[in-house]
Amino acid sequence: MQKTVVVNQERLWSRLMEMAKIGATPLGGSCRLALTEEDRQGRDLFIEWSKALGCDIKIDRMGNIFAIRPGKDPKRLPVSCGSHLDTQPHGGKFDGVYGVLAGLEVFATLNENNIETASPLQVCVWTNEEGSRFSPPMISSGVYGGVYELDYALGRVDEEGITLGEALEKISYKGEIDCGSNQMGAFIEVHIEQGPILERNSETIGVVTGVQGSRWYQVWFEGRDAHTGSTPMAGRQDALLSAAHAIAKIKEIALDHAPDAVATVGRIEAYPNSHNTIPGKVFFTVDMRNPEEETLDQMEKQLYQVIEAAAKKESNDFKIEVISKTPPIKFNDNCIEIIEKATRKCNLKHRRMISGAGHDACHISKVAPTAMIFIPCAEGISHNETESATKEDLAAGTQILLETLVELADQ
Ligand code: HGY
Ligand code: MN
Ligand code: MN
Ligand code: MN
Repeated sequence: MQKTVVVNQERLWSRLMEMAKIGATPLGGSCRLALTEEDRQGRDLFIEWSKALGCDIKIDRMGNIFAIRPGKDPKRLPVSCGSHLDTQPHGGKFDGVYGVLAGLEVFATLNENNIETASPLQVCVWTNEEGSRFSPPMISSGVYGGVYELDYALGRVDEEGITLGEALEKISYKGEIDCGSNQMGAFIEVHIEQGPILERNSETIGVVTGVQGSRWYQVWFEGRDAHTGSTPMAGRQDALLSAAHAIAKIKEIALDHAPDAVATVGRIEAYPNSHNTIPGKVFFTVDMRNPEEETLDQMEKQLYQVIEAAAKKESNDFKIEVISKTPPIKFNDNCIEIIEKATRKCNLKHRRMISGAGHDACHISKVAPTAMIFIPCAEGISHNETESATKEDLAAGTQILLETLVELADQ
């Protein structure tokens, strides 16, 4: 591509704000849980915009959407970008959505400059990246990347006992294409950093070289329901007390492996959840992450010791279920170098970094050359309604995406 074409910052911003109206929340965020009515509306809007840009649409058995911009040589594998449209319950306007709509902005800019690439280009929308409604996260890019079996994924259930497959049917997004059969030449995901590094260092672009490993567990303590008034403290089997012992220690596991380790208990439920019954059963989730697999193994060992000790202390039983183990990911050197070259060409302050958050790019990297581009977000805050990014940074990341996709598509 000779002449420099520039993405349209206002058009990108207005699409982001249009999409944010779907599932808008009181503090300015978005709630479009995977495969809900709001997710369907977001998907429909994406397809409407894609078709208006001249794309063909494909949908696979996990509801992953592929908007394909034809290239000169239809035999070449499409060079791809994209991310996810589903959000956290109190999500922001940019997590995931930005990567999807930046792809459409690249297409709109290439269209208006009559630029046709050798390879086709495509924007991918991956189903249920957040893992908030159906665990594990990134499950559909995981099926596409051969990490999870289709039947396992379709069988995952939400809190109401609805399966992912049923939810897909309900919003009419269960496609016919076998996951992974439509191969791609490369995958570049642009995303807000969701952490403080770029903003703290006044840098515009993160050239993302990999993603730290992450592990998700579900833990149950089983004691015995009893009356809060007439049951002496000695001899109780209070499941919530075991959880209290454990949760403080789970944070200490991360501190043992500072500064890179993180550990979070995000969900906790006590049963029967009544003011005057000692909880006989407690369920909670554990999310542990670290750039090193060996450290994650060590953290896991400590977690099992903490859970067992907390159960024993209150004479309770316990159960631990491993929901997902995503190893640390290293992205493709050629993609990384092309992103870095584009960043230099656009004269943007940048750094190489790994991602703290998980992304669909983790699983796609198993079947296609993959890398990511980060831009800063305010105070590094994400998975929060107040998540925000500037028009200038959003456009800068999209410009790097355009340069990278075109170079990969013309290689
Ligand atoms: O968990 C994650 O890092 C991602 O937001 N699903
Ligand atoms: Mn995301
Ligand atoms: Mn997220
Ligand atoms: Mn993510």
